[in-house]
Amino acid sequence: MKIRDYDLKSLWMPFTANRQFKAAPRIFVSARDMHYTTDDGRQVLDGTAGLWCVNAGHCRPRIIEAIKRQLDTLDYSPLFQMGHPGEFRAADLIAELAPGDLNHVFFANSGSEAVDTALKIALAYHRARGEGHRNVLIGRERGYHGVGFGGISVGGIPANRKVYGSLLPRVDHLPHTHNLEKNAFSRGQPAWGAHLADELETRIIALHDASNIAAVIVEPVAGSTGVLVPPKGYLERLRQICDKHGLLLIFDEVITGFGRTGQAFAADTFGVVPDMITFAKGVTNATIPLSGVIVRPEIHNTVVNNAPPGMVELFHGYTYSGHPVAAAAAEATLGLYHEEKLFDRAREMAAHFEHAVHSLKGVPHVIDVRNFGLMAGIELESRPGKPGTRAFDAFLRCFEQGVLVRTTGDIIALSPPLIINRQQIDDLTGTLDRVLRALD
Ligand code: PXG
Repeated sequence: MKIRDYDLKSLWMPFTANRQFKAAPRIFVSARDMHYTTDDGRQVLDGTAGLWCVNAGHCRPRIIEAIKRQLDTLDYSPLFQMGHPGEFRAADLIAELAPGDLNHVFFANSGSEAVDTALKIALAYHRARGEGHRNVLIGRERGYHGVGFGGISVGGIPANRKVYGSLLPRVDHLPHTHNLEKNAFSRGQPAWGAHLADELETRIIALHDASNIAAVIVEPVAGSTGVLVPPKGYLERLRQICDKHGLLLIFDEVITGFGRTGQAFAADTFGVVPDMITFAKGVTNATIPLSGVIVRPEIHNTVVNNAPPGMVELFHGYTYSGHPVAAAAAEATLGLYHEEKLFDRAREMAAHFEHAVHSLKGVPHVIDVRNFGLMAGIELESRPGKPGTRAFDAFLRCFEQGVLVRTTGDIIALSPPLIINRQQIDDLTGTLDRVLRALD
């Protein structure tokens, strides 16, 4: 057993069973490409790209060197009434990658902040148009949009909401699209469920009236609640209904952005262009926090041109919006994605990944496998009266056997770095196969 020269007690860990963890900690000390190294010197294959974010693999020299260079040159400069070249260049690169006419970028730091920013921009936009009464925000059950009050309000994860009081007023939720009876073991987009988008019109708009609704926010593929792939035609219908009634459509692409689905954004892959995209995670390969919102010119121009000349147009921003080091990390990361054609690689590898994860059909406890791009959810039957424990035990055993997976409830999520090769995909699913067969 490893002797540690530090104490675990001061740190209150996020989204962690603190007491359980501290009784048997799992500590990473370094990482390279597809692997972490633990403090007892073991290699662990990263099946989750950290937390869905290290898309190009770990410690990539091009990114690390850009960060070091930036730190030697300009450590920090404010973005309020000031600028530095890197943040303009990074915004430009992101705008170029964005689908449709989305071309203005507002920077924040975390996905949660990006979401709150997008919701505020939606409200500011409608107000600038003289429709300030449009202030109802629509999310979806099982949606994850971070942990700010805006994000948990439109989010649909009961545990993330239940102890935090009244949240934002005037929020409603679409139904989620998860249905094992209809869609278990679908490969790619499930056939059943597009009609669930109609609830936006028949239930939500009918109740609140379209004239009061500002925006609808969804993850194109819901990540955190276990890789819920949109049914065929679902996102298209949401787009149509939003257009018909003047609602903004926001895609939260914090997970799906930067190649996870085989193109820059899931909006490209699904061929549905939203009005705003939130991004984070993969934009810097997770080396330095950076997030943001990409908006259509109409939204940017309406807000900006509505303010008197010489006045601040949007009263919003963060000390670290467009941090020089984060901007440098983003530039280098996007350069690396381009140079190594990693989005194409993800698309090419997706077929093998699909084949490998679906080989788990028939393995004990597995009641569903679903996949899209380089993300997959493997749902296990819960132990009676002990939800979540079976998947968590699988996670622990995989970790002992040198593979990192992620669990949410009794769902195992896989989202490897886009540099993963066929053998490593087979190692991932092979380990899971062994672990599940040995599990009660
Ligand atoms: N939106 C989406 C779609 C996300 O997945 C956030 C917003 C919030 O991002 P920040 O940077 O504020 O954490 C996320 C974050 C998991 C897991 O294992 C997922 C996230 C974060 C941590 C764990 O499912 N997603």
